[in-house]
Amino acid sequence: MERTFLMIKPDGVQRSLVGEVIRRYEAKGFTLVGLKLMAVSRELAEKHYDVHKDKPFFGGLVEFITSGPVVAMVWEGEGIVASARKIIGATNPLTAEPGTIRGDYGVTIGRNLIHGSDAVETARNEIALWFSEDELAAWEPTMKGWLYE
Ligand code: DAT
Ligand code: MG
Repeated sequence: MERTFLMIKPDGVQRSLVGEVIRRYEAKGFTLVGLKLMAVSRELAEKHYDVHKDKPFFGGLVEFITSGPVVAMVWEGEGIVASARKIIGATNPLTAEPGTIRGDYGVTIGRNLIHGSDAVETARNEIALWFSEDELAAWEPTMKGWLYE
């Protein structure tokens, strides 16, 4: 089953949106398989955002992600990588559609509340970067027959 990595950024934690974010993915029908509130080291932040290391916003992004605790999560479900990104909305909260997390709760690109893996391969790498195998729990939701044909 497909998995993705989601991370509620320090602004989402500070704004008490942890429950609201988790609620949306639970209600959708996705399965939570890993969850932890944690401080992010500079090393982890730089590795996570390595693809952006030459961008002008890289320094500020690393500062922001290491500025307070984040909630790191792994979720599972059919087509979850693309679907989770749709639920998150566009990178800039001002252009993100209402009904998305960023569209409903964000105002600026540098405080856009949540990260989601952008492809299945990226998800695999990000899950391995943020979680050890023993921190993940594979389980079969009893309602699965009501979610999948
Ligand atoms: P996304 O988080 O939607 O995948 P991204 O991978 O392009 O977006 O960028 C990672 C994060 O970097 C993004 O969530 C917020 C920040 N960021 C991106 N573009 C930015 C910009 N032009 N100015 C400031 N921060 C930016
Ligand atoms: Mg990205």
